[in-house]
Amino acid sequence: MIVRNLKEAEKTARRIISPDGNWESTRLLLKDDGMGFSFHITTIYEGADFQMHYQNHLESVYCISGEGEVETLDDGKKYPITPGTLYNLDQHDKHTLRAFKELTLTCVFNPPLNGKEVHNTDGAYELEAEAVSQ
Ligand code: 9YT
Repeated sequence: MIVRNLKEAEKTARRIISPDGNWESTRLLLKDDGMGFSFHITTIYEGADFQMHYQNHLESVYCISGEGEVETLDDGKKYPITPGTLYNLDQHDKHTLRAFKELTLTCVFNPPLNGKEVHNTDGAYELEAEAVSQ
């Protein structure tokens, strides 16, 4: 059994602060845990407006709190994000995420992240990123 606590994990290398200033994420489950997915609690800072394109991963995102929207860039569709919304990037969708009020999100990635991933210039995570040691 693996049991972890968010407040404790935030004090470790599991907490990643994005160099672009848009978000931070505490990665409670990672590849090394052997679950087949990674599980993160992510904060998107108020006012953030940025593009992502997870070419190497599928991602599910559940909104715990805050207010924002996600726009799929191939068709220009905008989907509001409020507490209870789940969006799923099942097509590796290129998208823009906007936080009108700070968003607290749960994010699940398949394949799981190694730990240290931040977005590359395409807005993707590389598959061979460094693992965290805790
Ligand atoms: C929703 C989203 O993709 N935010 C960027 C951070 C990412 N979810 C992560 O690494 O936890």
